[in-house]
Amino acid sequence: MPALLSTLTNSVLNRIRRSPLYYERYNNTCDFTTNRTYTRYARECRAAYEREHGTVDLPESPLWYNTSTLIRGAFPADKARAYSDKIGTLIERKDPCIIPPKEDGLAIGIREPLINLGNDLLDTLRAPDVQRNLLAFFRSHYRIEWIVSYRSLPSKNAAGSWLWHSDTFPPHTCKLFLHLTKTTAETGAMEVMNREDTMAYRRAGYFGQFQSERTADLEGFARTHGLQYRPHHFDAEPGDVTLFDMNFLHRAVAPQAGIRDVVVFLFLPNMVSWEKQLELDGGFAARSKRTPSPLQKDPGVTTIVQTSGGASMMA
Ligand SMILES: O=C(O)CCC(=O)C(=O)O
Ligand SMILES: [Fe+2]
Repeated sequence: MPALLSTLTNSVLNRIRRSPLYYERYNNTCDFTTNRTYTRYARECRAAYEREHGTVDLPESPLWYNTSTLIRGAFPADKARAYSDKIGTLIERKDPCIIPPKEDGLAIGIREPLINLGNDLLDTLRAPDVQRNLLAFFRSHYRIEWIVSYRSLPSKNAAGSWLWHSDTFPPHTCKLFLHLTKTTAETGAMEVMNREDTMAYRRAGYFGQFQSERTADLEGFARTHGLQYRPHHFDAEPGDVTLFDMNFLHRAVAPQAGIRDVVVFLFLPNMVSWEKQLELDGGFAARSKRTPSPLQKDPGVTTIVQTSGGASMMA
């Protein structure tokens, strides 16, 4: 396609993706092919699950309509605390699995959490409440696409995920945070906007998709545009879980004091259970090496990408 025509086509497509009919339907501004492919794949996974197990007899998932839900005590609190201590030890001894903070000083990463912390982190997904919530969301099997872990640090800076944003992931995907430390507004709980406010910000022109268009001062934007500013966070204990749809507006918050440790799982719909998928992928260790981003164009392909480290920890 000639350059001018291609520029024009792109600008029309970008405008469509940022129109209310589009983002209210998909809750993102991804391209249409990605949204259609993921929607179709999620439908196929549901149909396959129903053939095996009958219709899922669960209430609608809160994540279909809103940003996040808290599940208490998904993982034993003492084990969660022990993992946080282990992260501290790994940092102290400058273990090779540690990804040092960038200049902004916002977070320290831990490579391959299943290997460097422990495989029993997967027990989180065996907690009945977690299983129920994930099944209510997907209404099909689901798989772990990747797992990352990081420690948020006190810092005056804000960058990347510490600015208000939408991950702009395909539909029918969600994240799970396993909290290893007590998390409050003071110790760096993530802030989220509900559906109504996310859509209101988008209508007023705030998408927080690209780094260049993200702000820390969404309150200022709200004031200018006559919108409500009412971020929400959950107070969580070690072992609690937050499930969330990362396409709604949210931001990480640096602790005022102390630290916040999390293990983050990203889920996609799947044709077989996450455990079966791990087996097919050659064991937990291999699976934990999947790179966090970008998400593949075709979710039906589950080939492992063997990369580790360096990749961005979150979106
Ligand atoms: O660390 C946090 O609280 C939020 C990180 C984030 O933006 C994400 O996981 O999508
Ligand atoms: Fe995010």
